[in-house]
Amino acid sequence: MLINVLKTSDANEKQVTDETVYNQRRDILKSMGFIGASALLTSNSAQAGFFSSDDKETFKTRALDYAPANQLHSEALTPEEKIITHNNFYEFGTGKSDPVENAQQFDVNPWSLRVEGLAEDPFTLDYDELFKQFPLEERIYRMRCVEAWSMVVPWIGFSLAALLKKAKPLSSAKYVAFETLYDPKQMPGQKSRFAGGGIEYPYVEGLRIDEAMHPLTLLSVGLYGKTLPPQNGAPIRLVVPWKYGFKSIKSITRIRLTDKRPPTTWNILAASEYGFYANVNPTVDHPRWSQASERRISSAGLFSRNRIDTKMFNGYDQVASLYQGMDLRKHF
Ligand SMILES: Nc1nc2c(c(=O)[nH]1)N[C@H]1C(S)=C(S)[C@@H](COP(=O)(O)O)O[C@H]1N2
Ligand SMILES: [Mo]
Repeated sequence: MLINVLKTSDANEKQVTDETVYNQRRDILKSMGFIGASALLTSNSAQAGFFSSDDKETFKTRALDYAPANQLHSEALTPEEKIITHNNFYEFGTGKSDPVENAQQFDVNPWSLRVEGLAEDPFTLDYDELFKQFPLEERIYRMRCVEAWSMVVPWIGFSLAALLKKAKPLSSAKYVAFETLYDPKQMPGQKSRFAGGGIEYPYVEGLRIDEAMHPLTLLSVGLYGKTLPPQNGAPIRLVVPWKYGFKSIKSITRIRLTDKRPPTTWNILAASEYGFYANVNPTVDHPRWSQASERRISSAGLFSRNRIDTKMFNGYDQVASLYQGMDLRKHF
């Protein structure tokens, strides 16, 4: 894993600062009555109590066993409370706070993830197997949304390559197609085109097989030490850190090896704005905005103007060889 390494002391200090701000914020919320007494008794109190001004049931996450990231990241982590409250998950509404507000009753157990298509040994994982089949590790990745905001997230999961190898892909498999759960009863955005931002559900994504097999490509089942909250794509979602966030499809039920390039949701919606590759690229602007810089969501405060330059491949230069000889302006 090629992650920039800083002096241990620097990185620790940044993480401590994040924690401190996070805790101070919690204290304020507590004093304002946003965090209820019962919520404070659970280990997931920040998340469980944050939005429950009424007695609405909230989703419970649980601690995971995993190998902690063994290299410290050079950038401060985005505080957990921001990662789990500022989301894109159109199945639960198109506003940034809609997913956390509308997804708390999302039922992810039982779950079934099917791996199929051009493979010798297709298989299905049930909910418990998502956390047991492959050793879990922590990976700290930058995430850059096409809307020009970004975060630094401590994910927990395993390589997509490990999962695909278990299925023994045939040599005819050139692409991997992914599909999100389709369940309009649970996902209000799937009930109508209007509620779901014009998307035709289920949400679908795809990668070339070499992208899917790249060691950076992660299937995530958790963040900040715990299982994923629903708004972040519980129980299992893709994370492709060198591509715009929309490639990182959430709440996956099906992974299919195929010989044809699969349709992808945002490309279907607006092919001139969202390509199949969607590699982070500061030199190729979105037709309606620049991609040269991004707003880093950090502990610096809700209204901070924390703008930084966007890097090619989101700074993950080790993937450049995947695209050798390709015109990345054409294949954007
Ligand atoms: N099924 C599904 N997956 C999805 C989306 C979505 O709307 N539906 N939004 C995408 C977008 S645009 C981004 S930026 C990331 C956001 O992930 P996060 O909410 O965990 O930060 O999820 C991606 N995966
Ligand atoms: Mo996004």
